[in-house]
Amino acid sequence: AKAIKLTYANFPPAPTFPCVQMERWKQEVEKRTGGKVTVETYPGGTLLDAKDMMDGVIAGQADIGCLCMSYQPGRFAVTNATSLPLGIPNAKVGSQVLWDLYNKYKPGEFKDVKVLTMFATAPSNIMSRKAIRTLDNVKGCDLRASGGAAEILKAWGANQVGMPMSDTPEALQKGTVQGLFSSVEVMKDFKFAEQCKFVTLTDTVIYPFAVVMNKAKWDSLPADVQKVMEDLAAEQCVWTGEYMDNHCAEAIDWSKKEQQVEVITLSAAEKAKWDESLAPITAAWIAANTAKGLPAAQIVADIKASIAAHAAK
Ligand code: 3IO
Repeated sequence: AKAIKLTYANFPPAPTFPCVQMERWKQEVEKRTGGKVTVETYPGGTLLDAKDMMDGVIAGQADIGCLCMSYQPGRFAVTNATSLPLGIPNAKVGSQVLWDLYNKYKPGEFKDVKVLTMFATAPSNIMSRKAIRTLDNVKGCDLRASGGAAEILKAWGANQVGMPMSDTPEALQKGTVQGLFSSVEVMKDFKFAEQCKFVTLTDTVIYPFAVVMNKAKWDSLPADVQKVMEDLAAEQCVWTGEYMDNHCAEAIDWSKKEQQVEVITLSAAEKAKWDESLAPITAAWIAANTAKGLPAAQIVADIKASIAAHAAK
């Protein structure tokens, strides 16, 4: 049989979690196909950039691409509902909730690709140059986020600045932003701890990711290769969630020990204020997306049920 070579594009640098999961997927596919398939990985936006990922894969510039759906909130309305403040406790649960949701709705925005897997980050926390201890401290602070996480920052009164994670190191360096709102493993993987000496634990919303393949390329693969990839999909989702959760814990330890980062826990009374300001977000999302013809209330109910089911395991 002829060797099959696939290109796989990713937007952030090689040491970060989207690329770690990419290397793991490559290894598993090469192993499980007995060397019939070779995957050539392109981290760091060397083949496709964060915002070009979906269209680049559809156009065939890469066979496979890893994208953060938060960077195009309107395009991926259904799957981005996992970034509403509904209480996803960790990346493992979040990843499975996202995968369930995708499989139930199979949204039309994915019709031109084959979805190979999905996964989520751990819930977001604030990483900042200055200490943020109260809701008042957040007001007017220039913080970077995207998608659902950006809506959370706006509700808290931050000056929310939107950009992909891959543009954040330069923005922090230049002082365009004073910090960011995302999962905390980036403190170590991007060395943000060298500049952000404070983490405020809010454990709020996740960022959802998808790995997609060019449709014609998928259709050209032999059935046994397709089966290997389909069998790997849910497993890869859980693997990545677990990797993310473990890596966040490691990054927090490293930040405290090696970088003298202070990790701020909000008091119950303070946290109640932060949570209260998020209360209108989900109702507003349901109203806006019902108007666009989505079964928005059902989507939210499905996410809540799925969180409860996976968190109980
Ligand atoms: C992320 C994106 C690229 C590399 C590491 C990362 N950790 C968390 C995210 C989530 C995200 O896409 C973002 O923009 O915060």
